[in-house]
This record gives sequence, C-alpha cells and structure tokens, in this order.
Amino acid sequence: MMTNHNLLASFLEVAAAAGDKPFLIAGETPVLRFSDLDRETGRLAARLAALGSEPGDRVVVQVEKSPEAVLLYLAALRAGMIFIPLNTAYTTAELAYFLSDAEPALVVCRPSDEADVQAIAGTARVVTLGMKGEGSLLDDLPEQIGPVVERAADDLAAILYTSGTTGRSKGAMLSHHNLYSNAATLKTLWEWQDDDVLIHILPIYHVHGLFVALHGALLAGASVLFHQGFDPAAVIADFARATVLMGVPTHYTRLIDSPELTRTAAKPMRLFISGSAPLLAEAHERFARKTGQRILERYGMTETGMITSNPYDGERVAGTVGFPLPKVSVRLRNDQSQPVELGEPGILEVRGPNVFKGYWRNPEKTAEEFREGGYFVTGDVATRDSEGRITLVGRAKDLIIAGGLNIYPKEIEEAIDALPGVAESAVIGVPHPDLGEAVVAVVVRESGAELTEAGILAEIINELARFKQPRRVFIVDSLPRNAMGKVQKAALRAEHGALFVPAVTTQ
Ligand code: MLC
Ligand code: AMP
Repeated sequence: MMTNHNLLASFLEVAAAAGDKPFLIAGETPVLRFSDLDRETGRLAARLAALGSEPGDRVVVQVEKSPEAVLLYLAALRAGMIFIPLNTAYTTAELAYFLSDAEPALVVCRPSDEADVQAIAGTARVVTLGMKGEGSLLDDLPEQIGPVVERAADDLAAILYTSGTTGRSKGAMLSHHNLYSNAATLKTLWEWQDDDVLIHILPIYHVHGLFVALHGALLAGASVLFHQGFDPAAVIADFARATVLMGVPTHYTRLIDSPELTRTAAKPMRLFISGSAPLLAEAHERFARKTGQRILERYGMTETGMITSNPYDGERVAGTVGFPLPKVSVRLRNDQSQPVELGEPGILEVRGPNVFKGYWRNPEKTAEEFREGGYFVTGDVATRDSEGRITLVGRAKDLIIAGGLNIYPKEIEEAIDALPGVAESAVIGVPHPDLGEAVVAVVVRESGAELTEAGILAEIINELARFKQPRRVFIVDSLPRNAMGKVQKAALRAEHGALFVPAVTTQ
C-alpha cells in the first residue's frame, strides 16, 4: 500500500499522542485541543467537499487571523486541496490578479468583502469566514468527517504568491514533502519538545507564521498562545507561560523598546527566533543585554522554506544567518555562475528537499531560476567563512523588505508610471528605525504636468496594499542614470537615506 504523504497525517499522528492538551490558546481559553484535531479538520474537509471542491483543487483564502482560519488550512490539507493564503492587506484590484492566475474552485473571504469578491470570482464558489468564526464557510458543518486524502510526496499542499527575484507575483508550488521535510528538520534542530509553548504573533498567510511557526508546534505536539496581532506588552506578559517566540526584526526592535522587557521577564523562555529580514547586529546585542538571551537568527524564502540557521547549541553570531540546514546544500556563485573564493560574496543558490516544485503555470520563469544540478537561485548575496557560516551581505534582486514583508519596486513603479503626467519613476527602500526599510518613490513629471505627492498617493490608494504604498514621494525633473542609461538606484538611496534615520557619517 502507498504511504500517505499528506502532511496532515503526520500532524494527526502527533495529535493522537498529545491527547487533550490544548493546541491553540486564545487569551486564557483553549480554543482547539489536539484531541479535537481529527474530528474538526474532518468535518471541515467534508464541508469543503460538500461545497464542490475536489482533491487537487485550489482554495484561495483571504481572511483575518483566527483559530478557524488555522483549521481551514489543516482541513484543506486533509481534503487534498491546494491552499493559497493571501495577505489581508491586498486590495480587490490585487486579488483579481491572484484569482485569474490561480483559478481556484473555492474562495474564502471576509464577510465584508463578499460582494466585491463575488464580482471577480468567475466560476469559483465564494464563502465567507469572519474573525469570530462567523460566515457561510462554517454554516451547515456536517457531523460526518471527510477522509485524510491520499497524497504523494510531490503532490502540492500550497501555493504561496511571491515575486521571486523579479517581476509580477508568481505562485510558488510547495509539495507535502517540501513542507514536511523542512518542519521535521527544524523540529530536531531547534529541539522542539511537547512541553514547549509557542507565542504566535505572525500573520498566517506567509511561510513564517503559517509553516515555520505552526508546523513546529504541530510536529512537536506543543501548545500555541495565539495572538491576534502584535502587542509588545501582551507578548512579554506571556513569557511567563511560554518557551518559544518567533518574529521578524520589527517585532524584536519594538520589544527592545518596551520597558517591560527585562532579564526576569524573559527568563522562562528558552528560544527567541528571528527571520524574514536582516536583524541588525546592534539589535541582537541590545536584546542580549536586556534579557541575557541571544536571538537565534535563521534565513529562508517562500520558495525554499528555511535554508540556514544559527545553531541551537553553539555560538549564535549577530549579523550572520548560521549554517545550511541538514540535507540542504548551499553554494555561492558569481554573476557568471562560477564558484566564488572563500570569503568572497556570491549569489546564494540552494538545493534540497525543501526547494519548491516551480512557479505555478510558469515553466519559463521556473527554468530561469534554476541552475545545473537543480540549484535554485535565491537572489540573495552572501559570504561564507571557513567554518561554513553564512552572512547575507546584499541582494541581487530589486527588493524592499519592510517589517518582514517583501515589496517589489517594479510593481509600485508600474502603478505610478500609469498615472497621467508621470514620465517615469524609481522606487527605493531607505533605512527605517521601525520597519527596517521604508518605501520611497522618486517620480519624474512629464513636461508641463502638475504633480503633487498627495495627488500621487491618492491615485494609488485603491491599487496597492497599504504596506506597499510609498511613505514619501519626491517629484523631480530627471533620474540619475549611468553611462548605460540604467537608473542609479544607489545614488537615490544615498540621497534619501537619512529621511527616517539620522545620517551615518563615515570617516
Ligand atoms: C504595517 N504597515 C506596514 C507594515 N505593517 N507598512 C510597511 N510594511 C509593513 N510590514 C502599515 C500599516 O498599514 C499602517 O499604515 C502603518 O504601517 C502602521 O502599522 P502598525 O500598526 O504599526 O503595524 P502593525 O499592525 O503593528 O504591523 C507591523 C508588523 C507587521 C511588523 C507587526 O507588518 C507584521 O506582522 N509583519 C510580519 C510579516 C511577516 O510575517 N513576514 C514573513 C514573510 S515570510 P497606516 O496608514 O494605517 O498608518 C518570509 C520568509 C522567511 O519572509 O524567511 O520567513
Ligand atoms: P519571501 O520571498 O517573502 O519569502 O522573502 C524571502 C527573502 O527574505 C529572502 O530572499 C531574503 O532576502 C529575506 N530574508 C529572510 N530571512 C532573512 C534574514 N534572516 N536576514 C536577511 N534577509 C532575510
């Protein structure tokens, strides 16, 4: 008989051993127990089938973070569907693109979005799920439970949209085995135990909050303190009954700035993990001084899950992302695809069971991003020292990371360039004390056109999610270009680099 590689089957095995221990706890209340996981995912999977969805169908989900949304993810796995979570900040215009590309059988949206989504959903069935479990998804929940649908290791579990190294959002196809292998590796590496308690503060539409955090707890049989958003004081108060925290650097800098963060408060915690964006060495050291604990920084990507991690036992070096995970192979290449010398920067390429199956319905782009030997090109520039430790030193891709969210300048430039009176634009990231980087647009007016910062921002408000919208817009007559005619973004970054932080003077 074929082994069922459905990821949910692995979680259910752990759940069976965990008994009635809470899986999700909201505030003081256990809202989902391990002992209920089989029945609750089974009923919801049966509901998905009753809505006409079949194994292999795609379900697009744009809902607020809630325990029911977690159950929906697990039920979709169980039903053999392909789960496609979307950032709740995406506008209807952005959603329309994802729906046309993904062609889902089912869309689950917020109750307040139902009419807008219905209008763009085509033949897809639309149901709703609200923050408190209200909405038509959970109406008529059957009593009988749906089976854990047989899946092969390479069958798709999820598609996560990302812009990869360039261009328009593409769906990264992740298989059941991609997700399982990464989760199992991290469970061992970070020494997850069944008495761990994770403080969950991340959104559940990205790799970090949905996979790294939740899969870790599910494979360990550990409980999760499920926070709706991020309130530093509430998180620090939870340290007393928790052991693990995962966050992006913005979470850590906000914690460091909280008076409640002390050595005594942090004492019960065994592990603080940071990733998704660079954690400044200075923040790492400040956190260590305040708490006596060293943050474990790791590095990953939507297409690959986690790639490297600082050691659990062993030195966690600030400003580095540690070593390749077991079974994950990393190499550094120059722009002619040749190996670089030890200590020299190169573009990081990765191969392993964690690496995705390609971009959804985009074989050309998939082929472009893979090199001989099956290595995927991350677009991150790194160095490796003689011990094998990796440091990220830059990006070969034009990407801004604000508060752990990726923003593609090209997408914003296209939206601005389409406005009347705009000749062209350049969008850059500049240092920001809270978000790490903030978006700034430099816009060239057509001759005679009257453009204003407020006018441009008002025009794109319904086009782009709020987090992508520029924090400042500058109207200029021309952009700096090099001899080849290429816009010199480095010059713009230098010019606007001190907008949100004091200029650093180098002597
Ligand atoms: C919120 N805003 C942002 C923003 N988050 N703007 C830019 N970038 C962001 N990340 C906007 C809000 O819309 C608001 O606009 C204003 O900033 C202030 O918001 P806030 O209340 O301070 O934000 P908050 O809700 O506290 O959110 C900040 C945050 C959040 C850091 C908690 O962004 C967050 O959860 N980030 C984590 C993202 C994540 O999960 N990344 C992992 C990707 S996976 P206005 O106009 O209303 O004032 C990945 C792979 C890997 O990268 O390796 O993990
Ligand atoms: P995403 O495509 O949203 O999954 O984001 C992946 C990108 O986030 C990577 O390619 C890196 O550029 C960045 N990233 C993730 N973790 C780290 C980290 N620890 N330090 C610096 N950058 C990181």
